[in-house]
Amino acid sequence: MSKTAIKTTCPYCGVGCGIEARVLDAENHVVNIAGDPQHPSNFGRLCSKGAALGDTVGLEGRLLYPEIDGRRVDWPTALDRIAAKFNAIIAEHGPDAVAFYVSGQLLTEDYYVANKLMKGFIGSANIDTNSRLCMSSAVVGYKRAFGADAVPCNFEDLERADLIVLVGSNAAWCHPIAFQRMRQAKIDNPALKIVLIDPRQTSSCDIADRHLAIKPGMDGLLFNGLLVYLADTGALDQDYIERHCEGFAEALATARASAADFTVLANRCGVAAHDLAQLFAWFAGLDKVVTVYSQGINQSSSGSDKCNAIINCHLASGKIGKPGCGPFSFTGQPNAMGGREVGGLANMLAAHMDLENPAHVDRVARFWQTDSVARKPGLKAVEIFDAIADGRIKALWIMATNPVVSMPDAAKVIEALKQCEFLLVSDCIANTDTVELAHVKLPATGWSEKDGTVTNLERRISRQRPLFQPSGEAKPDWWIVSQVAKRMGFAGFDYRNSAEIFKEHAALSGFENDAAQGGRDFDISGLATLDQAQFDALVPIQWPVTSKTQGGTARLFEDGRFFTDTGKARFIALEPRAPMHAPTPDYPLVLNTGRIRDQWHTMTRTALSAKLNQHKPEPFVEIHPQDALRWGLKANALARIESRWGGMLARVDVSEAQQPGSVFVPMHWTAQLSSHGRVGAVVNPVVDPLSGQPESKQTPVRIAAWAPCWQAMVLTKMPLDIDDCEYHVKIRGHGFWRYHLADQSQRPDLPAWGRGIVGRGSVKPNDCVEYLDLAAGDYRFAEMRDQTLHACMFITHNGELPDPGWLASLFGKPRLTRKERFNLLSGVPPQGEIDSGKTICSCFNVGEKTIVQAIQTRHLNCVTDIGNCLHAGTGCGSCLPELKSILAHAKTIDPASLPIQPTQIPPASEGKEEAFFSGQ
Ligand SMILES: Nc1nc2c(c(=O)[nH]1)N[C@H]1C(S)=C(S)[C@@H](COP(=O)(O)OP(=O)(O)OC[C@H]3O[C@@H](n4cnc5c(=O)[nH]c(N)nc54)[C@H](O)[C@@H]3O)O[C@H]1N2
Ligand SMILES: Nc1nc2c(c(=O)[nH]1)N[C@H]1C(S)=C(S)[C@@H](COP(=O)(O)OP(=O)(O)OC[C@H]3O[C@@H](n4cnc5c(=O)[nH]c(N)nc54)[C@H](O)[C@@H]3O)O[C@H]1N2
Ligand code: SF4
Ligand SMILES: [Mo]
Repeated sequence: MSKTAIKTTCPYCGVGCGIEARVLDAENHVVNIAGDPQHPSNFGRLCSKGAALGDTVGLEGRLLYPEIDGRRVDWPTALDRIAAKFNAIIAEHGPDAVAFYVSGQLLTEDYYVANKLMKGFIGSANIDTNSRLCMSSAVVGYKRAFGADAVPCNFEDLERADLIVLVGSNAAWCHPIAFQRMRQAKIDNPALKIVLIDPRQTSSCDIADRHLAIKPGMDGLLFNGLLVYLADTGALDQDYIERHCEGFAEALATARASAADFTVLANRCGVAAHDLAQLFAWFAGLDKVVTVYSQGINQSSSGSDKCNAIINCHLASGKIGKPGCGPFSFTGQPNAMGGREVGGLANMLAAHMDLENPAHVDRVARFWQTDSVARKPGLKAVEIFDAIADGRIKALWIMATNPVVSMPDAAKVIEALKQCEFLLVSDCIANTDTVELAHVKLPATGWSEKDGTVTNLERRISRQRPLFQPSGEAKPDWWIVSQVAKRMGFAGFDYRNSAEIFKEHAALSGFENDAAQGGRDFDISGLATLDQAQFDALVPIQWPVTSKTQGGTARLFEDGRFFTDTGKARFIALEPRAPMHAPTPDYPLVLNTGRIRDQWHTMTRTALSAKLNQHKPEPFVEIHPQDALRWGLKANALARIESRWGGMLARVDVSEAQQPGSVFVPMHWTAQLSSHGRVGAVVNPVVDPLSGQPESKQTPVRIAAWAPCWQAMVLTKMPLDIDDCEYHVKIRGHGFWRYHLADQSQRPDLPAWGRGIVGRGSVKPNDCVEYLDLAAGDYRFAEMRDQTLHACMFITHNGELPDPGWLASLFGKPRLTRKERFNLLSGVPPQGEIDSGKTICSCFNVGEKTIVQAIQTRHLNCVTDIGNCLHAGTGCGSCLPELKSILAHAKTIDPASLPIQPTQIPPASEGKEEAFFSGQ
């Protein structure tokens, strides 16, 4: 182990946890990952995704060389081609004929340079980012209220609050370490109240005193109702409103027009009146309240208004700018905030300046020494793809985002990209749904190779530091952009490293930024003189960082001064709007989409870790039992979900956690891993008129059983090549791949086909075991090599498939026993061996059945007992909510019904079926 740990930052969520990485083998990219005990975001903790980062830094799947039209080229050839093509298109059609679509996963330095090239030198503002799909509504909310995109709060505020309202946030899975801090805060202070507002019951309910299962999209109305309640119960902070705010009377009048009557309000929100009354009473009566909001608020056609409805309540009660208070947008991506700082959205200029403000344009032009700064906003994400489709945009450069998967109406995005004259994609991964369409592919360095900064959701700037040399010919994104800029003929891109870019960015933030005259919120001029060594040593710090606030700033607006012209915060008068598309008789259900615990977005990195693919291995649709019954859906069967825009297939998960009328599908699956798991194809391309953020949480859909003629499961050491099967999903296991296959059409040669794709036609008879039941339509097959399991396949028409748990464990065994070989095709462990079941704890790889058995046989009574006995739940803690629900459930299970009871299991040879050995 190397002597010193390298301190860096997790590349996943906006919590921005500090990591200590110890490189064990630089050549083979082996690294030990641990939480950084000193980092103020996580104090040493990591969630399942962060902890598994070591599994994702290998060379597997990496894009290693530049390619043009599928052929490897060297960098100068690729860069010359790009510069020439961009210049030609701009010369013929003008600067607005090109666009960049970038990402909150770029480092600040990458982002700064991309924005500078497009807005400062190409002279168009057609640079937008995936943050448009993520927090552009939150930006509009803050800017309207505070005159600046400034997140007032920090993590400590969560710990100091009397009430935390989590609205449209599943922090337990999406910001796990922030959630752990809330959990600990509640343990330390049992008086802390937590209320969750979410149409579904999520793992975040675990720490909540109340869960308000709101009707989808009704949050604006709810917060208008809260404003009215504050006014009617004497809970306004009149002094604060008068001294520090404007527009209150109009906002209250408009709120009253929509939400005057409490009972009507509760009904329209679909929540129990006593729960709503309790939330309102707590909000009004408790001193310190933080409202945490995320995609359940932002991803809405009225997301901006919902953000302001929340902020209105905090302003009206003076619950802002004080410890334990504030409207806290939980940013998703590791550097969505950094992107906002450099002006990465199409309607912003750099350093929190505005494109439509001539003084700002002039200032940036002088700083960058250019006279081409764009003067009007560019196209937003959804508009960019529309403009490609209708030919206005001819060339697109996509960096660090996978729009074919993450954009709404994804089929249209594919069509647009296919007809784009020049599509350039920079990514670390060779095969993604988007990279596959590119004319030019550029290999970018990824986390563990990159060097620069990110800003977390509480304005904290942290360093990402390299652990390894770049793989293959991969280059940092800032380098690639600078090289193209220089070749296009622009000056001002002679950067040698990210430190130089950071300094320029810091200098711009302080350029003509006079705090005494109101100034701009984003100011890190205190960091503008860092030399390389100081940049390398930079410790996490919250902006603003100026000569006066050298140690950073924990909380904003403590003096009640805002960044509006008058210095006062603005109330916004809001008329709540329902989601744009209401359910209809044809499309009667509301499709809600979002995240699962162990996957990150389009899985390009988390799918590399076997550990992270066991918890929820397959695309699924969660549906309430009543709805399942109504639409004829069985648990674990397949269903087709269809909207006016497109369809997909998913495994049915029947759950009371859903409310009737809604279904939930995760956003993660792509064509790389599933045949029909891309939910973006189904999502409506409706956007918020102010922010341009898509309404990814509410699309009217219908659902129906998708009954296959046959289904199969394969576990194999070698990946399969499958192109002639309607439904397939590929899942990484420890040392093997697992596939689920299904098809609606009959295949007369099914056993031969199965053997063909699994064994690739070269199975030696002595190496295989087979089972065929012609009458039942069951076929099972396993191939051994040197007494180890190489592959096994289970095909059934109408029957059951075995659980994969025990079979998966066989791949770790150097030699199968005779008993194991004997039981193999039943999928059931021999007596004495345990099938651990579905993975619950990813950190320690503990399965559901193991946990149930331990609870019953060792009489475990709480999650601490489980932790002591099995370690489950003692790593990142993300599975604690599930452990609790297993505890509650396990006590009621009759032990005899557990599949791990060996007496229940007939040996494979005792079946009535006629089995025979195939000698071919
Ligand atoms: N594991 C994991 N963590 C992640 C990510 C990931 O991909 N995987 N991505 C990161 C990113 S970029 C982001 S933006 C964040 C997102 O973090 P979150 O916003 O917490 O995650 P989501 O699952 O998108 O949505 C949150 C919740 O909104 C609820 N919701 C849907 N409709 C409504 C509604 O009308 N009202 C209310 N009140 N709630 C509603 C959904 O049911 C869901 O539980 O997560 C970050 N963290
Ligand atoms: N239906 C639905 N759709 C959604 C959402 C939802 O809740 N529901 N959420 C939306 C939200 S909030 C978000 S943030 C988006 C996220 O969606 P995307 O941004 O499309 O998802 P990622 O998988 O994070 O894509 C990042 C890509 O960049 C690559 N990459 C990683 N690091 C680097 C790097 O340093 N440089 C370069 N050049 N490439 C890199 C990765 O391999 C990957 O291909 O999805 C949005 N789409
Ligand atoms: S909470 Fe998890 S994903 Fe988010 S930054 Fe921390 S370790 Fe990474
Ligand atoms: Mo996001």
